[in-house]
Amino acid sequence: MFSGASLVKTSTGRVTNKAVFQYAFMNGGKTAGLNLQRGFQGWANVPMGPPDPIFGISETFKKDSFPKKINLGVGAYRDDTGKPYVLPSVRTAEAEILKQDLDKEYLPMTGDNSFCEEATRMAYGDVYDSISNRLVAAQSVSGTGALLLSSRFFSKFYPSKDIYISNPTWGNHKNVFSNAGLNIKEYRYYNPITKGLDIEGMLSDLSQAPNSSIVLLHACAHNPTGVDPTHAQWNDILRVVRDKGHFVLLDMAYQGFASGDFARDTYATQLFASNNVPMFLCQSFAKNMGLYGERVGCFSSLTASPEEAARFESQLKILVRASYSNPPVHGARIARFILKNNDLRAQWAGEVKGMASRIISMRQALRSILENDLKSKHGWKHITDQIGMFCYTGLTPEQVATLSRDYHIYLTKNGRISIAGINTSNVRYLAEAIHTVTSN
Ligand code: KET
Repeated sequence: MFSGASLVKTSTGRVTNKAVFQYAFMNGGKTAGLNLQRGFQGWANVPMGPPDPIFGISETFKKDSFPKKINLGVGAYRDDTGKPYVLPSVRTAEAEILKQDLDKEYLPMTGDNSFCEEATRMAYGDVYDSISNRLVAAQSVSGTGALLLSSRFFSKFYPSKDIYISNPTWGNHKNVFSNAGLNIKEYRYYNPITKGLDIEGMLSDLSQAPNSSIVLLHACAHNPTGVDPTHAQWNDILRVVRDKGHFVLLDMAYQGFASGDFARDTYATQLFASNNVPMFLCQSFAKNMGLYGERVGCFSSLTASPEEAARFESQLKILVRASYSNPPVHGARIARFILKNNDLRAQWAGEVKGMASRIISMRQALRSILENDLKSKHGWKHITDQIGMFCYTGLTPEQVATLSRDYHIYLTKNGRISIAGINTSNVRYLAEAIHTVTSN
């Protein structure tokens, strides 16, 4: 009960047991806070924060004991039995790495260079060889860590502090960039009437943004809408970005999930890089390798020359050193092993295709039950038109609340569902629930 006694200090800094009893006395005998310095008021003004809109759902879901509950909140792949999926290629890589009896030394500040080289080669595709001598890359703490490095670099060195994000976008974008002191601005992206891209609105907003603004684009499989620009539309976006001298920040958290093919998902990265648009790229291996908790990602910056690259890298190291010193070793080893081993890499590509295909078949099943079996009077074509892990259903916040309260089906308030959480055993229950809440 008095385990905090030795930590309690008097106002002169001496540690005494007496102070514990004084503090308890002052608190009306309550023992809470016993191990805080007497009179400490530091956190009195810290307000209770809201739960995270995505991870908060997983917490609520875990507490629900209803057997048919479904978590469609977080974008994390599940197999057809609803279980998290460790890719067989990852299991093999881990077993091989274990045999190598490697040490646990610190990585360099920019991480595992060989991993970064393979990761960026995969993202920049055919353009890679022509830019590699002016590309700076650092292993990051997954995709969010890459975004964090971007945000810190912008706030320290980039002249404009305005960052344009799509409306809507992944909720955490706002948090990451406003934490770094950037001004969040939005460009139009999704048209709820057509359930498609509002390309005119997007181009017009980007044209009206001040020159040299930062523009955050999702490289593929846009979250939450599942709506990507066509190649022709990407070309239009490029034209505006170049005319305005904007800086492009590409968030690539889903390479392979848009088309089921890594190379085909690199259109945007290749387009901007081959046109020498100043850009950052934030890659994540959380989804496509299923390495969520290993936190494997890569931050890269396309600079103007090898000399500029060297200066950029020196500052990146300083930033990393002051933030977390150097990144963790294990996940990057797994990713590197797969990327550098031709057989395993081919196997991995097949596994990603398998995940993408299962998601597509769940889209089809959900739509078909709603339209054909339940004869819903609403149109559900967008379920199969949209791509990637998510479907932006168009369900209202009230309908979302009813789904969780009455059916134990959890999704984000904006009506996004993670298709990866649907399987052959729960798709009908889900469709029936959606049908009921949209029929009134
Ligand atoms: N960018 C986007 C667009 C994104 O959807 C995520 C994750 C990330 C970056 C970061 O992923 P990381 O695990 O840091 O590599 N999105 C899912 C999980 C989350 O919210 O963190 C999600 O939207 O459910």
